[in-house]
Amino acid sequence: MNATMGPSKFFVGLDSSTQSISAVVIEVRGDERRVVLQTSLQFDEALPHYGTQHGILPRTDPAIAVSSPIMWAEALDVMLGRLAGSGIDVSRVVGISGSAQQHGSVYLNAEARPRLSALDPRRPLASQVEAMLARAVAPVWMDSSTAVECREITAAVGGQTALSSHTGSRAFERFTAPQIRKFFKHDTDAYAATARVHLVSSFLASLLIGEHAPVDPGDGSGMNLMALSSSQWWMPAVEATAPALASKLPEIVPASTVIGRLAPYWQERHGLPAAKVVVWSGDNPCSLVGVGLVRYGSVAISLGTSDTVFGLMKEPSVDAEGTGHVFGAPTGDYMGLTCFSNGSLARERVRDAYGLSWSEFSRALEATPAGNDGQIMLPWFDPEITPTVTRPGARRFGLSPEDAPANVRAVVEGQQMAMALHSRWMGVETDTIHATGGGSGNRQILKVMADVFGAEVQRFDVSNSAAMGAALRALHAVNADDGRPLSWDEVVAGVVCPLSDSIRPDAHHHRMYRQLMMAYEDCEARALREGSSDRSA
Ligand code: XUL
Repeated sequence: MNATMGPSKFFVGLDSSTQSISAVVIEVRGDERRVVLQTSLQFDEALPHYGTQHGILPRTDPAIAVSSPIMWAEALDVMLGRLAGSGIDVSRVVGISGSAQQHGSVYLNAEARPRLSALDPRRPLASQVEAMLARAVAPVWMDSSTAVECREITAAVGGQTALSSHTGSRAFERFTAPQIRKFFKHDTDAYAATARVHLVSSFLASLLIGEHAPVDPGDGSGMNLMALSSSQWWMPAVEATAPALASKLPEIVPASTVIGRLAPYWQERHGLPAAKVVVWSGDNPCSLVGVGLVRYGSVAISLGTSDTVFGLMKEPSVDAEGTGHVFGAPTGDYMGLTCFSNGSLARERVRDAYGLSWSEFSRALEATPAGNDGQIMLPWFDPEITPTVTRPGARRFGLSPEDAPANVRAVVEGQQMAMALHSRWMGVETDTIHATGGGSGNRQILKVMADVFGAEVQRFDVSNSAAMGAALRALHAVNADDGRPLSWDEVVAGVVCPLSDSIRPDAHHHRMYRQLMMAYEDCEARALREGSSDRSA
């Protein structure tokens, strides 16, 4: 080791997503950085006693999607135990931050504050969380049951333009304000017993520091409650949502804020040091940094449970059509984002319907022609966010449900064309796409992406960009806190590395997709007008 470099330091990034929790650890020694640990656990498999399916508690109504905050706490406990037992020298962990699925809310009672500060290291975390909850379950981003509350909030603040121009988004069913309002209306007593409404991110951060944690502007802007211009709560929306909400919301702090240190619970239970904890953020803001988008001009596409298209924005130019969002970015700028709920689960639905493995799914893509001979699928297996579809069911146009390979190509092409169409509002003319998320491991899917967008697609050696981004955010914030600030370029340099196998678009295919996208747009408009569906999938 070079003596002038000093000992290495570790920065931990956690990601509590819809279906799993992951950790990425970056080792920093002088100017050198390397990823020394990447690990994940799936909620359904590792914690089967909660009975979740794809991370969601069993449901009969497709509009309702809730999960268990106790399960997330147990997963955090297991993951930090795994980190402590991983063989890395955890005494060198100096910073830890996290990423979480956006919009979901956790309702804590007045007991939570004293209980958070007195977590007992002899007892599992999960057993101590139950008594903190004013609501047993947490609504998550897949919930689409709050159309009424969206309308009520919109009307109360003076209309859609007022809401979106102040908060960055029109009212969306999954956003936290309509979810809070629904809880207040349907369970008024439990709402009254709620002392703090946390996001998933600030709930988990609270468990780490042993006190109520703040939120950052990236996750705060996914609530329909935060004024983008000031990164403070926008009172007209707060007042339109539920009584006394202002006193129940967390504080909002800049994304590179050290909010505390790992609480004694973690030190005593897992032998971790009193590392600095940096405010958590949403998975999309974290991914922005985790794929190196710290400058304007490129976009990222994350193929996860949700598929998202996002990019850094100079100015918060809010989507006039209302399909997208402007969030705060970890760099202090803004980011545009469009979210599609029919992501990996729709791909899985098609794979399972035809009894295929993932390699057979890829072979079906390889064996079918770009453009699928004009056969089109609108992949709305579950309620869709973009465009708003409340009656789920895939719609097929000229496509036989019997033809397995054509359906495989149709779901992938449908998803990519929808992303290209509905991200136009962001106005980013890009020739490079940073691809991330589980689905980005499939080159055949990325080939369709490159051809539809007419852009080169790059992948990264760490495919969990949300956990990676959280680790990098920890590095950025802890360095600043220690009086040695780094620029964002310096933070990502040498550690967010595009793989050499980028995928280039085929100009001929791209021209064809530009035509096909017009047909896709027509099919979409027709299906939205009719509202009915071919439920054959
Ligand atoms: C973004 C969104 C999803 C979740 C998934 O607006 O709803 O991407 O963050 O984790």
